[in-house]
Amino acid sequence: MTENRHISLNLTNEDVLGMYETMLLARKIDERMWLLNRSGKIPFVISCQGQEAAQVGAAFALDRKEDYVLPYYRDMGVVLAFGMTAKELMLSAFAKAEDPNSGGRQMPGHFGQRKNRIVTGSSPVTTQVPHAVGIALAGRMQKKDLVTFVTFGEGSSNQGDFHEGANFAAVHKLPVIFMCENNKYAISVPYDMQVACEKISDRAIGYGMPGETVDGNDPLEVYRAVKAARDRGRRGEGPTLIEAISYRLTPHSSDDDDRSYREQEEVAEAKKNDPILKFASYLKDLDILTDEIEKEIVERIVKLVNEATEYAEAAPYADPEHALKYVYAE
Ligand SMILES: Cc1ncc(C[n+]2csc(CCOP(=O)(O)OP(=O)(O)O)c2C)c(N)n1
Ligand SMILES: [Mg+2]
Repeated sequence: MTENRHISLNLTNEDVLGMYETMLLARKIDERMWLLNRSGKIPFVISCQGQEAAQVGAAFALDRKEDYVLPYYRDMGVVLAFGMTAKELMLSAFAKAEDPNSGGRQMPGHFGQRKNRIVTGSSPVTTQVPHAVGIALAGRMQKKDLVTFVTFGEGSSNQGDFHEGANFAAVHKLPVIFMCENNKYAISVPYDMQVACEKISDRAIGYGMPGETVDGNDPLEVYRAVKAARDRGRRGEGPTLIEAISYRLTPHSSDDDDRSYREQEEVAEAKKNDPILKFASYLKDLDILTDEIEKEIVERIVKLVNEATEYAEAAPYADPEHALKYVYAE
């Protein structure tokens, strides 16, 4: 018999169904984006596939009205949970003027939306880490009760920005949650050619903060760890490093061919642990995700994704003159 693990985390059946629906929405938007890319309608896709449990589990553990998130390019699950809509994500994929992230100026995946406290990132990986630390410091100076949540890949955890941000946050006991989404590859480079330590979370001790590795295919495990990190941050005890282990189910991006550097049997094997299928079976075993509810969820999502696609495809591009704005002072 499946044990009900979400009750002890104070999560209701509604909460876990909400988590599942957000994970599935992210997956379905992502899948649609690949179809649009392959049919020549959108230029680029960088996927969340395989990482939805880590992203949504973490976001649900945050205060989605107060906290700031500094996501990296795969975090569709995080930004959906923080209030960005399917339509807005599609506007970004089609690079249309109404895209809230950048008005179609940036590549997709550079999420930023002021009203939802989603802080935009740059294309050089890991620059979001010192920004998250700075926002946590600003929050402390303004006596706000907020926590900042920043994510990055395991490859990105080798960048100097990670070291500087983690060190500063720990010295000043700032409420920052560092979450490494370890999907086992940095483009074509597998984990053991990126780092010599066993776990990314082992690095935490060097900064004087707790570090924990969790199963990133299990949203409840990620939820538990992020919730504890948030409580710790709010108590003034400082930052936490969480490593969520998953697997990148797609090539690095729509411009990558992963057959040149990994066995497709490995990908097939990882698909058996697909976080969406696993969470669905947990919810089904407990009779929370009934056939009827599942049908409703799928119908809602298909409708949202279709509407978002149609709207974004028909939406206007920015005027050419717009490209000259925001480069120099007006
Ligand atoms: C500073 C910098 N170096 C290199 C790149 C090119 N680049 C983009 S994504 C990426 C791989 C990052 O891997 P990881 O951090 O594991 O994230 P993942 O894509 O696997 O989620 C690289 C090298 C970059 N954007 N910025
Ligand atoms: Mg990676």
